[in-house]
Amino acid sequence: MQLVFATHNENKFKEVKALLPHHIELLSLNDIGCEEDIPETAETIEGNAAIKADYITSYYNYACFADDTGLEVPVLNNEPGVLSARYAGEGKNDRANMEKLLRNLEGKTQRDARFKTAIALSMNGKEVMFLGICTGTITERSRGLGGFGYDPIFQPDGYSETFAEMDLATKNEIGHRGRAIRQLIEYLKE
Ligand code: ITT
Repeated sequence: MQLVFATHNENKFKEVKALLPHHIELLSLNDIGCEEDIPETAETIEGNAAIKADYITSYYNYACFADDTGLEVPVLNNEPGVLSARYAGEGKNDRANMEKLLRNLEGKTQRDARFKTAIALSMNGKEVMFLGICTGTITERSRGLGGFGYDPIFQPDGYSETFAEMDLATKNEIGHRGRAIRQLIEYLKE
C-alpha cells in the first residue's frame, strides 16, 4: 500500500517512518514532486492537518495523511497552540520560538504544557482524524541535542529527561505523534 505523508519536516518523517509497518510504502512530498508550501490557514490543528491531506489527494491523487502539531501552555492561554511553527515570526525558527516561550514563562512556577498532534487521513474519498496528546512541563532552560522543534524544553510527565535527551524509540513510545500514528495503523488494519 502506498501512502503519502504530507510534510516538509524531515524529523516528523523520520519519526513516523520508524513506526509504520513495512507493508506500507511511505512516500514523501519530494517523492511525488510536490515542492510547494501548502498554506495552513485553519484555526485549529485538526483543520490544518485536513487542509494538507486534502490538498495532496485533490492535486496529486494519492492516498495521504498529514500531521499538524501544536504545543499548548495553559498559563499562556494555550499559546503557542496552532501558531507553534511561527510563534516568533514567519521564519519558522526553532531556537527563536523556544526563546520566546521561555521568556514568556520567566518567573512562572506553573509550567504545565501538552503537545497535541492531529493526523488527518484522506483515502478512498473519506477523511478520518486521529489525535495524540502528551502532557509534560516546560523546563527552565533548553536541554539535549536530539529531536527537533520544542523538544529541548519539553519534559514529558513521569520522565526526568526532555524529549531532546531521549532516543527516538522512547519519544515515539510516549509522545503525541506516536500515539496518533498508532491509531492510524490500527485503522488501516481494519
Ligand atoms: P509540516 O507542516 O510540513 O508538517 P511543520 O514543521 O510546519 O511541518 P507543524 O506546523 O505541525 O509542522 O509544527 C508546529 C511547530 O511545532 C513547529 O515549530 C515544529 O517544530 C513544532 N513541533 C512539531 N512536532 C514537534 C515535536 O514532536 N516535538 C517538538 N516540536 C514539534
